[in-house]
Amino acid sequence: MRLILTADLHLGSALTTNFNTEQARIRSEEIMESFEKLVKSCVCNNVAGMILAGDVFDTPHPPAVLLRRFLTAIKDAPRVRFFVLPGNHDTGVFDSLMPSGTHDLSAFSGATLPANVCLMQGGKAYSFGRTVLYAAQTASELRQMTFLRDTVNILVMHGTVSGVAAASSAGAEVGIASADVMARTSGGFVFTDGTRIPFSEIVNRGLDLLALGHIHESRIFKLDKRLKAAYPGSPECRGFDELGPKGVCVYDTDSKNLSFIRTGKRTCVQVTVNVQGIETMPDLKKRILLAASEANSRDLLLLKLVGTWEGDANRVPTRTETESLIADSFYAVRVDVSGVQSKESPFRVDVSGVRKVTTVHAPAAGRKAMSERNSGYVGNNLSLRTCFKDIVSVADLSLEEKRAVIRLGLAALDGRDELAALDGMRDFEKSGGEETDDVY
Ligand SMILES: [Mn+2]
Repeated sequence: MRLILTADLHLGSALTTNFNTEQARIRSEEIMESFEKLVKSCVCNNVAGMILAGDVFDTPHPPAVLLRRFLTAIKDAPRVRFFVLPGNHDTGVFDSLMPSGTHDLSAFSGATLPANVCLMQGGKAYSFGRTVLYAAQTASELRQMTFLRDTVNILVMHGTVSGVAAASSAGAEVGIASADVMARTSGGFVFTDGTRIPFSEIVNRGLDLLALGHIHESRIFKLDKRLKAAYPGSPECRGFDELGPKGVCVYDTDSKNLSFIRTGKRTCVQVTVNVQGIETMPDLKKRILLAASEANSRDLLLLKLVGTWEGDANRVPTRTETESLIADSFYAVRVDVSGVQSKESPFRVDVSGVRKVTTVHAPAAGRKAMSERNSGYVGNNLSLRTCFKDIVSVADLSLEEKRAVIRLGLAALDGRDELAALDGMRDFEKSGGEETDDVY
């Protein structure tokens, strides 16, 4: 059977740190809709259950309308089982729906916990066919657990991992495909109550899967021959601090296959643009749009401008100016201009003698563009992605065509089918039974 892993929806959060009021309202609605759509596709795709590993709601007392929509979506999928572990944000939300709840149920129009919801408690185990789901909320609960060898054992926890951050960030850059394999002796898990347990006490105990919540970025890693771990992350991007692909994980308890599927409607794309050689705002806009080809009008753009502004020193682009310059091209924009210096700056560093040598075989036009770009500054990232963008940037195409070519090309470099990625739900249907173990 197949299970969906999700966490950290934070339904009901204000989102106003990153968005204006209107953007926040739309994004809130989209996050709620995204969950409803996910539940519907569980029904359509015959998914047996969904694990929600904490922080479904942002506060212990979420708006009644959101709680009602959440419960309605679940009630309308009676054949799907929902395993819900409270996180540090939503402790108590579901307790109030239990018959013995201490909260006033009238606020939720007499809502009760639907029969297909299993509210998980730390230290307890729940069997589901040949699979057993365990919940741990403290290190001592986990230490006291024993796992049967011949069942599929899934442990649901909410907290952070230590010792995997450095390895994971590389994986995050290219999506989930290059997720890391952990050295089993390093690192550990930190529960949100502060108690911690080293991985050495988690591995080789017969566990098959850690279904984790609390970290908003998607991560998949392997802890021993049998044990995989997954942070599905927030299924939808909630701001400029949430970069990378957004979605949910699918776990097949028969094949033990664990995969990530994109469901997020919007992605936050981070781009650094060097302003060297640019003197006007229209030219700046062109360079930004080319560099940000991966992002489309639905996405969030986190832009950092660097380098020396060669135009009028009194007209060095400001943050607000740059943000409004490209505001129409993306859902939301945040620009950092602190890395831009004007030509007259007394702190200007002369790097004319520095030239990065490249042996990349690119067409002449691309090489020329690269050499122009690299001649003036240090530390340029000469990745295949950069070279590709450079070559396309000098091609005889319109700006829109260039952006489309770059988007498709970069998706191909990532091994993604961009056309399919446009609709995460289609990926979802394709994900069944496909063996992707070799990517870990
Ligand atoms: Mn949390």
